[in-house]
Amino acid sequence: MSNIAELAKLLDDAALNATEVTRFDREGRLSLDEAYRIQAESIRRRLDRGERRVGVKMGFTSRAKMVQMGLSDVIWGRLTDAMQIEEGTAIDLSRFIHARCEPEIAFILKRPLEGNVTGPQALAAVEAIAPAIEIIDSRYKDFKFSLPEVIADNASSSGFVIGAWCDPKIDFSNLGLTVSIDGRVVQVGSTAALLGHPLRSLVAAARLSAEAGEPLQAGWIVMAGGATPAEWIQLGQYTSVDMEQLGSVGFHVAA
Ligand code: OOG
Ligand code: MG
Repeated sequence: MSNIAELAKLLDDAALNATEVTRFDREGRLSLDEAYRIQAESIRRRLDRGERRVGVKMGFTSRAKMVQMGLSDVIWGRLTDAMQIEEGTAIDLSRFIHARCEPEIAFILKRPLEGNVTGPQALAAVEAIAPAIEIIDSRYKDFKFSLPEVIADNASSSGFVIGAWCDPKIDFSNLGLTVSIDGRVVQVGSTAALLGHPLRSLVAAARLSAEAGEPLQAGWIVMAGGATPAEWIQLGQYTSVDMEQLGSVGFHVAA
């Protein structure tokens, strides 16, 4: 497909300028392979501007997210340092098109992790885990897309906020969690929503990244995917996620 570079530029410009684009593959012609090539090219543009690759995000790893977005295949995207938002700080909503946020668990690796690994092998590569919030901001009008379209758009990735890093030796297979907006609980869930155990999301990340020729590196962050449906982000609000045993993480939206 000759327009891989053009579509990568379209989506990258949309992210850069916080402007929405119209869906370009309603006919379903784009293959998943082409979609990932568009994503890779859009990230190359970011790296050319000086951003640094810091990890991977997983998508549609919970039923809640699959149902909310009407798609059911696990997808992944690439994280750069420019997407990280310091915990507790205020974001400027004008940088986003129509942002949503969702509770996730983050892994940071102490060793590379590549290919078909078992859960225990994946765990052995984990330095620490943390409660986290992902900010997704689809570049498509009305936040509506097909599977190849969302893959091309780097799986809607826009920002991520990470709480305090914790010892990965605790059993994090089924930790209760809540999402609160201005102190009011709006979502309740569990880390078990992520493929039955969040570690399975890391196992999938190791396989998919290796298949793409970009294996997970020591020091990289892996965002395991939203455990509940995403919530819209509004001016002036404070969003926090509280996770059993892991503590809480939050961010403000400037008024
Ligand atoms: C696509 C990204 C999915 C997740 O955690 O499942 C995702 C979207 O919902 O816009 O980030
Ligand atoms: Mg997510």
